Amino acid sequence: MARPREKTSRVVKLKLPVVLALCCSSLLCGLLIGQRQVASPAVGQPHEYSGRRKLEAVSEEQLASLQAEETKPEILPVTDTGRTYLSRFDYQVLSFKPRAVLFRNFTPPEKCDEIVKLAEKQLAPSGLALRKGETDETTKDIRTSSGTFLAAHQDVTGSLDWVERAISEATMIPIEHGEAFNVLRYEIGQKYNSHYDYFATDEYGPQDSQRMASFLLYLSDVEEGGETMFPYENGENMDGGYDFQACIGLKVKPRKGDGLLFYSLTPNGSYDKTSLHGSCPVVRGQKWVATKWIRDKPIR
Ligand SMILES: O=C(O)CCC(=O)C(=O)O
Repeated sequence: MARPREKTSRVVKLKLPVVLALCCSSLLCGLLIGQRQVASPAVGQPHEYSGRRKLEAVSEEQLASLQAEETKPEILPVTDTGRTYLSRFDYQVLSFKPRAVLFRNFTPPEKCDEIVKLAEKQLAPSGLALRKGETDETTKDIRTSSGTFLAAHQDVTGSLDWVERAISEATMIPIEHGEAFNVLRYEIGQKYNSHYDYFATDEYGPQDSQRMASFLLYLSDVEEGGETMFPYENGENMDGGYDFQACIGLKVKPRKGDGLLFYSLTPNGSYDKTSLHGSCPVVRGQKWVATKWIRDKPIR
């Protein structure tokens, strides 16, 4: 009968350290879990604990200025030709053959309207650079839009100047390489057959400089048609059978304020044959676009 009593006291002796050990370990676990929650919130979850502490500790204004400070990007020191601000361009690479990039919302709509207002006062039938043997008569159906040339300084509203600077920043090509803007209006049925912007010397004779890139700023939406087309995009349709009026290949729908940049020369300076492009006929509405041709050398 003594055994049970002995057994009970051993159980009591054994239990006390076990209970103590259990208490300590659960305390430790609790601390560790708490620390983990503060140190590493799950991916995508807000850092609630520190956020709440911050809110308790600072006023609304202080919090706003703290947050602005946190999101303010670092501006690096610049040289004379650099910029002391960050520019932001939303762009989509449309193609590498040719190199074509679309800049969304490149220019505010009010500036587009100012440019149209200025250009429409002095429109004339669009011209063409003629190749050996060509005349105005033989080429009259190639480009049927109206247009005018405008230099930035001719626009007292400053819109063209603003666009010219933005193009220079987006392309990293100095303003001095740019020709005056060629502002074009296409009415229903008007178009520009596919062509190259570079001047091939075997067709046009020796050139002092070459058009290396073109920047098209769409000044209006077009209800239907009027796309800028690249029929040879990615080397398609280059077997010699292409009809230069056919509206095929990569097509870019004009959208007021968007900019389209494409290169006519490859990085080694040779002609990019895939840069053939034109304007599909407008089917409904009107198309306004300002073209800036960019040369491989300063021209002013
Ligand atoms: O109007 C367009 O979309 C194309 C204009 C063009 O090809 C040009 O100005 O060289």
